Amino acid sequence: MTNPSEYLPPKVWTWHSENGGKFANINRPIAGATHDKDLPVGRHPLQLYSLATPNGQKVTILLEELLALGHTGAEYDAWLIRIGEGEQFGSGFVSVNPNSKIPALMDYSGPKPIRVFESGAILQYLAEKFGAFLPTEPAARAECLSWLFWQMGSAPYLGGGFGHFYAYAPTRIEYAIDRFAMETKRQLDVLDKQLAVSEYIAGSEYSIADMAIWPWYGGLVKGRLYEAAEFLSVQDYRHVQRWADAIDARPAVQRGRMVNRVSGELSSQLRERHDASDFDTRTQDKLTVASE
Ligand SMILES: N[C@@H](CCC(=O)N[C@@H](CS)C(=O)NCC(=O)O)C(=O)O
Repeated sequence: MTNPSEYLPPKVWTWHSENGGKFANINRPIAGATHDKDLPVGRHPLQLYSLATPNGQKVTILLEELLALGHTGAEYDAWLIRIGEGEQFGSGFVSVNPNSKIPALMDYSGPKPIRVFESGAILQYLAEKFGAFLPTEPAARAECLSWLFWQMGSAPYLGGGFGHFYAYAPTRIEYAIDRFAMETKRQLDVLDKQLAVSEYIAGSEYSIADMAIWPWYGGLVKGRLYEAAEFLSVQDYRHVQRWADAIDARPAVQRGRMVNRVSGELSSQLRERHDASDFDTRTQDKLTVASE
């Protein structure tokens, strides 16, 4: 017997562009550019095209940490890509990231421009370029990259799974929320057990693994994602809380969180970044936005 309210998939799926949900206007089943639009290029060798979502923050945090360490070659222009308005489908952006998702990076410092997309690849690329935040000793490096790739594989269950069905879907589906809440809590427990025996995610040194994981799982336990802190009992993950507080307190992390931010208090937003002094002198009317 089939349940009359149950969805019965047709033989062939077809695209209904108005299927509801928070991101219905930007979701498409096809790749590629929808319109011609060149990307702006600033004066620094590194050009970042992004938005301050957890995936975007990973890269701006690393760049700010590199600059704080004295790597002046990490100076960058950060341009805003408004994904809610479809700017990730402009031809210029698609030529940097054929997957049409922020963050995307161009490095003009060498004889030939290099494009890098996928936040994990960008973190690894920059860490290798500057020789920082990624250990070189084989065992420590393997541990760091294992956690980096753990994040890349795990966060879609938190964001695309739990966050989507708990906070964004047009209807609340118990099965979906239950399934992804379970997986999210399992992931938090993985981190909690690791951080019970390790100061940082991949050992005693702060690394790109922390920078990748903190915007998602640190944000979750600090109540910044999906208004789900109580639902997921995030206070129970004591070691994740300790680690999240330590990373929250880093000045470079606080700067990195502000770059390409378009929500929250105005004082927390630096919509574009072109110079370190922008953090001190930011005003709304100085900004030129990528789509203008
Ligand atoms: N695996 C990718 C995921 C990037 C991603 O999902 N970016 C989202 C914002 S957090 C995006 O650009 N979405 C636009 C879209 O889906 O059209 C990465 O880590 O770089």
